[in-house]
Parts: sequence; structure tokens; C-alpha cells
Amino acid sequence: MLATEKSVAVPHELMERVFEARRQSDELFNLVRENALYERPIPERHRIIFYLGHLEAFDWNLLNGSVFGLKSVHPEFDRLFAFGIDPVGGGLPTDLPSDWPSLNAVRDYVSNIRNHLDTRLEKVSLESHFRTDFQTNDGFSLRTLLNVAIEHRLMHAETLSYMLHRLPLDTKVRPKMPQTNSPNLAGPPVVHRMVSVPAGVVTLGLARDAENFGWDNEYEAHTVDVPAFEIDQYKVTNRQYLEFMAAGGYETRAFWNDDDWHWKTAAGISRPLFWKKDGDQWLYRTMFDEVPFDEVALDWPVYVSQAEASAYASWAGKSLPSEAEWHRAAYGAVGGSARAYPWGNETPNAEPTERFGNFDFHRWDPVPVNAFPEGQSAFGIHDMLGNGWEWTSTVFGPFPGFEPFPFYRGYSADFFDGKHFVMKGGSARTAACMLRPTFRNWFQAHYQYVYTGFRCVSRG
Ligand code: AVJ
Ligand code: FE
Repeated sequence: MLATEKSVAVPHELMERVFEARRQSDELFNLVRENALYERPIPERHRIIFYLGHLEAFDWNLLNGSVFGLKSVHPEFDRLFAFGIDPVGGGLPTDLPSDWPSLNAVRDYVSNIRNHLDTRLEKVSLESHFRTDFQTNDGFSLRTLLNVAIEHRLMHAETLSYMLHRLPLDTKVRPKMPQTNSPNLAGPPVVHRMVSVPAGVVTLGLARDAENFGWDNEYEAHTVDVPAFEIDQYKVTNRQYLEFMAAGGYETRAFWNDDDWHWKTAAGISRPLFWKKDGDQWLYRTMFDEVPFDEVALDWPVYVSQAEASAYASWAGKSLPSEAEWHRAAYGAVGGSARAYPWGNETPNAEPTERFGNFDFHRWDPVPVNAFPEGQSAFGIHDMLGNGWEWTSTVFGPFPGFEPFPFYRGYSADFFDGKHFVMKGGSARTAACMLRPTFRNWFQAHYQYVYTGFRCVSRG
């Protein structure tokens, strides 16, 4: 009896998460004025309209393909909206707005898919033979597939935020209660220093028999020896990055590797993408505003590409941390066992909320790097989760024992090309579920659009 009750309750909780994720993604599309939905704010990505269809096509292709096997409501759209793009080495898309279906057609597709899937999923939660421990042909549970759908949508809630960030301000509808730019969170002045982390062993990755969900690239668990190092207590701020620029950082060949230098020079890049020059003062482009630097943004983390982060580190005579070093700084403890989160074992949104960091959609923009002292790690390092992802020096690649998910073979494997780097941590627009220690994010070294900064390390 108990077992049956439990198996009914589980899908209910998962369905609540599906609905909540849909609320998040719907809210984002509702920020965009209709005439801007066919814009392409990031040249390397599809037009916004693609993502409206993509979230539903993805859920449909995944769940129908592996579980339901129903007749498609719109096979053409299932294919058109199946996959995003990430061109390496040029080759930008050239499609026109008129190449895409009308807004009404895409909206109809979205509501049809939702109706179809929800009717089926409702049955699943009631029929005892069709529970979340139901196995697909590949041996994966419906629970896993629903987690894939939920986290895929939540990841797009973040990548869409980057994208909408780039739209002209007058094409966005300001939310009625825009989260403030948080000058109230400003703490004492930031005093930058480095923290010593003793040598230790970290366990990266997720064990195959772990209960909690992880993507294919999170498996398998393995240990890595990490020699002692020092790491910045805070993320590098806009104020610090100004010094790098004043020192000619963008013009000094020696700070850049060949590839990064050629990219920077060819693209004419001489400042972080989020910065804007207004006469002789700098403005910071937030989601809905442009704010003068001096008032709020100086102690925010700087958001830059991995190439710019590496150049800054060279200028400072330091390096970017490896994935294993970052992990040790965040979760390790002197003589203690690893923590579930940098601050301890409480979940990110334990009541009262907003104690541990700037994440889970509470804000649109950064806060000062010292705003959440309660979130610091055992070694006293601040802001490891939230307020901006952090670049590592680690090329995104498989852990030993990696197997692609058979129902989504390209999710990670398509990016094991030596051009993508691991990012750890999370931003203001990262959902709490992806703050788990094993989650790995990645983008190309020259991708400036993300809410990603960095901190530096020094090695003996
Ligand atoms: C894991 C955030 C790098 O956006 O390219 C979404 C997530 N993959 N749809 C990306 C993803 C397919 C992916 N990142
Ligand atoms: Fe996607």
C-alpha cells in the first residue's frame, strides 16, 4: 500500500517541477515585445522564435520517443525545433525571419504539445503499471527523463536570459517589480586577498548508483589529487578588471595565447561585453537598465569570456583554477569530509531564503562579491555558487567511464572538441537544482555573452 502511494506522489512532485519550469520559461518570452521575437540577439545562436518552439519540441521528442510512442502532432516542427546551434570557428547562421513559422503557428504547437504530454503524464501518475520506475527500452526511468526535460528547460531559462540581455532595452517589458540592483546588499568595502588551500583529494563526478539525477557528463565518480594552491577569496570585480584595462591588458600580446589574441584582434574586442562607454565614464548594462559604474557595479564580478579571463590572470601573474582546484576550494575542508554545498549541508533555498548566494532567479543582475558571507566555503572563500559562473582552465571532456545518454547522445559528446571549457558555480539565473557539486557547464573560450566571471589561483 505504502509503496503504491509513494509511486503516485513522486510523479506529482515531478509534474509540479515541470509546471514551475514552464512558468519560468513563459515569463521570459513574455518579457519580449512581439516585434522582437524574430530577432537574433546573439549572432552565434538561433533567433528567439526558435527557442519558443524548441522547449516543447525537446520535451516531445524525448518523452514521446522513449516512452509514449504516439503519433506526432506536428512532425515538421518536431524536427525544425529539435536542436540549437553552436558554430565553432565562424560559420554564423544566415537564415531570415521569414524562414520561420508564424508566431501563432508556434504558439499553437506549444499548447498542443503541452496538452498531449500532460494528458499522458497524468495517466502515468495514476496507472500503477506505468510509474516513474517504469523503464524505457534503454533502461532509463521516467523519473530520469522528466529530470532531463525539467533541467533542459531551466538551462534555457538561463541561456535565454543571456540572449534577452542583449536586446535593446525598449524591446523588453520591464517586470512590474524589477528586482533591485541591490545597492542595499553592499557590505563593507571588498578587500581582496588570496586564501591558502592545502593539498587534498577531491571526488569529482557522480557514482553510477547515485540516487540523484545527473547528466551524462557528470558520471562517473573518481578521485583527483590536488596539490596545495592559493585562490582569490572573491571573484575578480569590475574594479579590478578596470586596472587590467588601464595597464593595457587588451593590447599586450604576451597576456594572450595565439588563438585568443587572433580572436580578440579580429573581433575588435577591447572591453567586457556588459560594459558601455558613455563619454569618459563607464556604464554597466544590466538586464533592464544602464547604470553608472561608480554607484553600484564596481564591486560586482566582471563577466567576460574565458579568453579575457585568462589574459587577466596572466597579467596578474596567476592562472585560472582547474576544475579540480575549483571543486576543492568550494567543497573541501581542512581534515574534514567534503560538504554538499560550500556553506555546509543546508539546501540552497533553506528558509529563510537568500542567505547563501545570488541564484535561483531571485535577481536579474549581480551583487557585490562579498554580499553573502553566509555562503562562504570551509576555507572562507566567498560566492562560489551564484552571482556568476566561474571559468576554469579545464577543457570540457568526458570523465573516465563516460557513456552518452542513449536518448540524447549529443548532449555533451558533441562538445568534446577541445574548444569548450568547464564553468562551475552558477549565476543569478541558475536554478537551485543545478547547484549540485557534480553539475558541469561549458561554453567556448570566446563566448562573451554568459553570466560568467572568474577568480585566479597561484601555485607554489
Ligand atoms: C549546458 C548550457 C552549455 O545551452 O548549450 C540546452 C545546454 N543543451 N540545450 C547549452 C543545452 C541543449 C547547454 N549548456
Ligand atoms: Fe536545448
